[in-house]
Amino acid sequence: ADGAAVPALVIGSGYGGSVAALRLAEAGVDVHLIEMGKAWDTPGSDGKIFANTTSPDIRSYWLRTKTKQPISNFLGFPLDKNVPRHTGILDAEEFGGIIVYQGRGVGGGSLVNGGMAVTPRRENFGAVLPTVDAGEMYGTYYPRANAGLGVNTIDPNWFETAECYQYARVGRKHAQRSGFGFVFVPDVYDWDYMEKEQAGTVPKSALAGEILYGNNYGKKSLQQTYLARAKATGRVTISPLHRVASVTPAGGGGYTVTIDQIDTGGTTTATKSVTADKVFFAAGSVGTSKLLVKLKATGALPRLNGEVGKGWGDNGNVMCGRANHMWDATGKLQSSIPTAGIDNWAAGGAFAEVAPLPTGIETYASFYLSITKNPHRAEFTWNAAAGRAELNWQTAWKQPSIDAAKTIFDKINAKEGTIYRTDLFGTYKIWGDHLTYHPLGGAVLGKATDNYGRLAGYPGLYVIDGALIPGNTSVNPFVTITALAERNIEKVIATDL
Ligand code: FAE
Repeated sequence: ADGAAVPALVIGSGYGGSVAALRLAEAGVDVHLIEMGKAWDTPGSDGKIFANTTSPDIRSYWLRTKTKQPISNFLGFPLDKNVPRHTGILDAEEFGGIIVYQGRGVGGGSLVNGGMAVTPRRENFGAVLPTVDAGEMYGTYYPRANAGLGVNTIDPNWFETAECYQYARVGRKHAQRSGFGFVFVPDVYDWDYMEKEQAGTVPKSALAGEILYGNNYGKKSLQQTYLARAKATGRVTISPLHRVASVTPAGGGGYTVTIDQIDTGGTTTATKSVTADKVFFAAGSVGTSKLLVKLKATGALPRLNGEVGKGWGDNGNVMCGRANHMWDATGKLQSSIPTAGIDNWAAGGAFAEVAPLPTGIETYASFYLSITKNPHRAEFTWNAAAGRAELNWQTAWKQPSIDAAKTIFDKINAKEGTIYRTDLFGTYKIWGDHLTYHPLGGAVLGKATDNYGRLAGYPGLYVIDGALIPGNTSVNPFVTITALAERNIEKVIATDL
């Protein structure tokens, strides 16, 4: 409520925000969690909370009048269509050189993502978080994060026979015939539930093409894990459709947080002011970075250091499809939850998810999202004239990612006698180099903050999300974001409260 005073305020309810809320509440601290997206707890007119990938609707996109599907075309036809402007679940946020996809709502990215829950190989960790003790992470915080998130692995025997993973078995065959390492990837999707979907005994989610716009069943998003436990403490208040606009030191100590309440059309309906002793920035890499560069430049937090906004990377994301022969059908039923990857990180700097194309028809396509070792880092800056934060990423900076992905797929194509698809991202365009699902950095650990996320210059202000990670995790990022948040909040609770 306007004028309230709270001990701890958390901005954003993704992985970092959910970990902070739970652990602070367990330590006896009352927490106010502010989330700009919807609560996603009420069914729409079709009786379901979330829309399907095959038919995006008003629920699907964050304040756009036309969908912006990551795969924009199929067989030459553009797929996007008009939708009413609404505070939908997936934000396709456009900067000059890149579209950054993000989840919006209570649960953040966990609402929209594929649930792939990957712990980086320990030998790669030094490059992921160079200032963090790997022994502590692998001994304590990665296991704690995996347990808290409900990470589980597919039954390999079921995988061999499930119709919905024919596409992944084809992906494995092609990888292995070219000598690449093939790995199963853990997930937060409940594999027992998916087996029942395949058997036809429960309502379908992964097997109905649900992903990107939410999963109605089967996926353990943060709503089912960290946030459920946080709510059960009785100490966490969540305000959806509230967007933090400003944080500035309060006269009597602590911080004044200005919050805009918005309606489902995105219009501000009220502006509230709350005082908090401690404020945790967990608005995601982009959300936190945008807020911090604005607050520094506009004089709300002038003592933030010069590292704020810097060190942003795209986790080297690049997409591509391959056209298979007619005898290598990938199946018309495809689980929307990926469960396999090709690991060529050591040799070529790429880890490629064998991703689904859950269109409901046979496409004869193999589709991949590669995570690559891309050296480029971008910076957020505040454009005072335009009144917005900008990101200087260049589309051409994806070239090292394309080169890394080619170390896998050129070889597979040569071996199989196949070619790249050119119809998925436009006409005659092979590489999906216009986007990322994995924004990281912008308030890097040990640079914009100390080694536990305390913002330089302002005691009581913390960053606790993907903004801390310097641009790449070598695998899908949310397990690392969660584990780092567990590590940092433990230290903050022990020493700062
Ligand atoms: P995030 O989850 O983005 O949460 C930030 C929250 O803050 C959001 O709910 C925002 O709405 C909210 N917010 C932002 N600004 C404000 C403000 N001013 N006031 C109030 N609230 C605000 O941050 N990762 C994996 O590891 N495995 C996958 O399989 C995977 N698949 C993905 C698929 C898609 C389509 C996408 C988009 C992402 C995927 N990711 C995946 C990435 C993963 O979801 C992402 O790294 C994490 O969600 C980032 O967590 P954070 O806590 O940093």
